[in-house]
Amino acid sequence: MSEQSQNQYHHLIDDQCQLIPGLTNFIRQSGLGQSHNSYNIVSIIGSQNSGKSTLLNRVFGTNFQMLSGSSRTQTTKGIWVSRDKEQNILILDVEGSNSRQRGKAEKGSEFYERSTALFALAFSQILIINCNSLNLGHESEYSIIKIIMEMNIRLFRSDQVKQMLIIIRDFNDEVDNFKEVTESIRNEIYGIWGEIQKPPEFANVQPEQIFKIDFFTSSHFQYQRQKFESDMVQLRDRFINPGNPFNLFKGYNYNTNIPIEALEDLATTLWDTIQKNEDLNLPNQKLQASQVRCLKIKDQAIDLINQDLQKLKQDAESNYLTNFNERAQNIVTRSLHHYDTESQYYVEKIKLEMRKVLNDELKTALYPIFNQQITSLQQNIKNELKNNLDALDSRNTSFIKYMDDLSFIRQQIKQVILQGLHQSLPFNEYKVDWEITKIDSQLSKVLEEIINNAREIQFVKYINSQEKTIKNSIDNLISNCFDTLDLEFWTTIRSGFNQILKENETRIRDQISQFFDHSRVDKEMNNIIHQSHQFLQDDIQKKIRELSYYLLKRFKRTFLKDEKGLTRKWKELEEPVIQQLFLDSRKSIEDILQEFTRFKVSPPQSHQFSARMSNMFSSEIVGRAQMNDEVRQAKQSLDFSSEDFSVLLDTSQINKIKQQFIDESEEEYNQVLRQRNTSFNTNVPKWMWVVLVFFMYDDVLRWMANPLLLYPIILLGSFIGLCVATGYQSIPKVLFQQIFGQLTTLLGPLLLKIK
Ligand SMILES: Nc1nc2c(ncn2[C@@H]2O[C@H](COP(=O)(O)OP(=O)(O)OP(=O)(O)O)[C@@H](O)[C@H]2O)c(=O)[nH]1
Ligand SMILES: [Mg+2]
Repeated sequence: MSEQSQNQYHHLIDDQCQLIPGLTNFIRQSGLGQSHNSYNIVSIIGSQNSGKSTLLNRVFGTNFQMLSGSSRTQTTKGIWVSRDKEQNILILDVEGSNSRQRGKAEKGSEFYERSTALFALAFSQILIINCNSLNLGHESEYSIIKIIMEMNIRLFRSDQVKQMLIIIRDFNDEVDNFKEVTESIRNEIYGIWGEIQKPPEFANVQPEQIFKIDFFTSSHFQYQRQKFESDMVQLRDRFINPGNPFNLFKGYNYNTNIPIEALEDLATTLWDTIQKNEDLNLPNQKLQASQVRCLKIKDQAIDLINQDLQKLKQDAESNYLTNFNERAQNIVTRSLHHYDTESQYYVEKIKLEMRKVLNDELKTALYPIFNQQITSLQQNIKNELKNNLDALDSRNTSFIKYMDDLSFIRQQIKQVILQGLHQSLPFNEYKVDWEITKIDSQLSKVLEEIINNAREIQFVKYINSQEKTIKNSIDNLISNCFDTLDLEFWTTIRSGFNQILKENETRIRDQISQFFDHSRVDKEMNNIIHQSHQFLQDDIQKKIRELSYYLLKRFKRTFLKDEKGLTRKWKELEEPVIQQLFLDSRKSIEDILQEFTRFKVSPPQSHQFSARMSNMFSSEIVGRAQMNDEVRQAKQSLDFSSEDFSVLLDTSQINKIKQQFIDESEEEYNQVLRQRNTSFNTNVPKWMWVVLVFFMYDDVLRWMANPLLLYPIILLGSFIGLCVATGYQSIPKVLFQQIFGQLTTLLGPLLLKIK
């Protein structure tokens, strides 16, 4: 067969029962690639050397190898495929039966004949059975028909009626009657149909329901050559001319054809099935071939976009892609478009099933890239949030403004999330599989966490600054109370403290209620109130450590000053009066001291505490004078009997402070007495000193004459002079005060007695 051109033929099945790949290639090269499902297949079977190849070449313009010369050897081996010179007809030339080369005894000869005949029947639309008029009635001529009939039952249960064209060669119409001959063949065939074993559902089926049998006779090849040639032209016309009343393809439903691209797959599955000697079900085989083809088209559709997919992956790995959806859409659309175009002639069901598989595969291939895109989106959101928050922090705005800006940022980022999801979702139908809702809530969660964190930080800052304000007010209040230190001490503290709480609570509550819910506001307000109490308690505790100082200060104010706040003139007061003043002042201070046994501001109970306190003391704020006894009693019972109030100073501490105060106050008292008595010495009139100097001056002169007196006087004078010159004039002053002070103490009582 070496002389046969590669392009004109394809050796489909070799003589070793092997199917040779390349049918698709042959179909393309022979120009049938685009014929989809509008094509026909014609096969020929018959005895060896019966002129099969010669007939095909004459009718279809093919160039199958024919026997030349007088050597009666087999020329066609296996199955060869060619195409009609003009029409979309594939022609199969099948190795002749009763092969002398294979020999009767050869194992597998019958199997091979049956297989190729069966394949030709299954694969083609019209099966030509080639007979010689001389051999008609020979058993061997009908054996192949019998095989075909038997196998056909298994093959074409639900396919079209199978068309067979019986060609009687070397027919001499002068000798034989066409009608009689064809009738006898038909009877022969029906006889065979009656003989073969059939499944029950075929029991009453007539052969013409399954086979459409046509006849054609050709004149003698050698003796009526011209007539033979014109017979061949007539036969061709029956194949190619749709207007010919005997057109063999008339009424053929081309939809039952599988697209020509799938023919090789069909041939492969058919041949496999025949080789395995399994039941053939042609419609199923066709479906299977469609399936195989659609699968291949689907793979092509994936390959087509693979490069773009890789590029998208690379890009998504390095950046967030604002056009991810469009690019993904493009990839999917392109792939599906390719699939749709290529698969349009295949069985609808299979086509759609495979389209779904393709769609799923595309979705699956895009998913990891989508995930990458979402990771980038999340990173973007975090970055954007960070930048926004940093900018907000650097603006150093008020709490309210900060919170407003923060919710603005939150809204903005929410938009970014929405937009990001939109940009990352190529098709709405991916929404569920790609868990968009879940991703949305995850991203929102990230956003909320960051925003909440910023809110909390700002809130803590705000609360801290507010607590500082409260603390300053409390510090001032306590300082003032300790400076004045009277029996109204606790009342003043309570009302002052309550006032501070009330003012601050209203303001803070107003501000934070805009951004936090009720329970949170209440909780924070409770904390603030609690904290304020702590400040109050701490302040008082701190001041208590210097209580002696404040008590003495307070004592001095009552004892040393009169009601108008002027320093008392002791010389004008009698000693018993001074003593009484001293005792009264001391008593009042001791009373005040008793107030410090307990801390007398109720601790906060709940968030209503402040309100309760403000109610309780509202009358106080209006005016203490108006407070009636009932309220006072209630207040006192609350203040003094409550177990909640912590001990400020215990008895021993009180006693210690009291003792210290007594000592210090007595010192003050003595000082006052001394001052009063010192006024006795200073009462000497100035002129008395002049008189004294007058009578003394001669004595002074005398002392100065005496060196023992002069030198000490000079030394003393120089010392005083030096001190004055160096600015330490206070040194001699203090020195003299000390000396004279001691003398007065010693001589004072003596002088009093004398007086
Ligand atoms: N008597 C007769 N001989 C023919 C006819 N057609 C062809 N031949 C001759 O028969 C011989 C075999 O022809 P082929 O066409 O090769 O026959 P074949 O059936 O293809 O042979 P194999 O492929 O070997 O089975 C050749 O010598 C042809 O010239 C015909 O109609 N009648
Ligand atoms: Mg041949």
